[in-house]
Amino acid sequence: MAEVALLTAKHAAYVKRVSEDSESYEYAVSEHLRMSGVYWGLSAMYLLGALDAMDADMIARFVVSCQHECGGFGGNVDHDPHLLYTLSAVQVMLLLGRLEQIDAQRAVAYIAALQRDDGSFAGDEWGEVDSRFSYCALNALSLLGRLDAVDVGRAANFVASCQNFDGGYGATPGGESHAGQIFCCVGALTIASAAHRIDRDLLCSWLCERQLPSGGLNGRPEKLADVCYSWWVLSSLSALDRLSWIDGSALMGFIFRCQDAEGGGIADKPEDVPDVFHTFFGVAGCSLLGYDGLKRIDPVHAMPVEVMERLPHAAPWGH
Ligand code: GRG
Ligand code: ZN
Repeated sequence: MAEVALLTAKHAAYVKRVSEDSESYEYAVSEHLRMSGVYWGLSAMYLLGALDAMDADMIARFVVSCQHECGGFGGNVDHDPHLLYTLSAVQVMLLLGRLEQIDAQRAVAYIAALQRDDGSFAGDEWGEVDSRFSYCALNALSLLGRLDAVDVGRAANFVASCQNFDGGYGATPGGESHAGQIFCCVGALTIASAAHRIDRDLLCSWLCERQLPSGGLNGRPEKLADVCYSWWVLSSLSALDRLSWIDGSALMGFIFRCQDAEGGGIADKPEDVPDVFHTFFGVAGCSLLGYDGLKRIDPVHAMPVEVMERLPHAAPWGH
């Protein structure tokens, strides 16, 4: 029978279980991105009101052990530093209220050193450039109250140059519009106080066309619906104040159908196996849609509004 509600207690039990099961398949295949996995799990638990069930001491020790001399964080112990995991590490420590346990100023220096002359950011020392990394840099610096450490104007110029004729954004100038990149570019431009450079109506028309008859959202034309776009698409619409342009109850119905009613957790598609990534983004989508009993999430920083309210320097978006 199709589920008609979010199975909150089951999802909290699922996230706790898979976070502790180091023998599982999921644990093994996510080894290289453990830091982001911890962020997804912890954020899901926060939104579900179940953060206390997690082992905060153990998680904080893990994060601290992933920081390098240069200030950046790896995806796991002894893995090379990268902007993706540096953002996740900052987010995790803020979720736990333990930012003072990492060397934040060194992390700022690491991020700042990755900015290039055209304003873009390399993801790490190897130099790959992507609008995702612009978002990671600006979000982490915004959360740390240190946007002054980079050239924010140039950063916005690069992100704006990734805009396409359809109003969407790609990974680099000329790259195909994709909802994941759009989330990053909308977030980066908003943090850079440059959201006026977004073609709001054109972009939101493209975004609301992502909703399919199933109620679910895809990430670009002709693709299948997937629960994670309940975050990538919906957070962008929310940041641009156009949430009402999609049918929220039809989308929630799709998310509910992707739940594992026995073991908990949310999958990418109905009948698939759940994972922590899609569980977080499904719960976060429901939070954006105002589902009763969930904590609210800031669509730009991808952090609970409550946590943002504790940061004097980074007001939650829209507040
Ligand atoms: C703090 C939430 C948060 C994120 C940090 C890593 C990052 C910044 C953003 C990632 C944005 C992105 C590119 C998301 C897309 C992920 C995804 C589902 C990719 C799948 O792409 P395809 O081409 O799938 O395999 P489709 O759905 O197009 O068939
Ligand atoms: Zn997905």
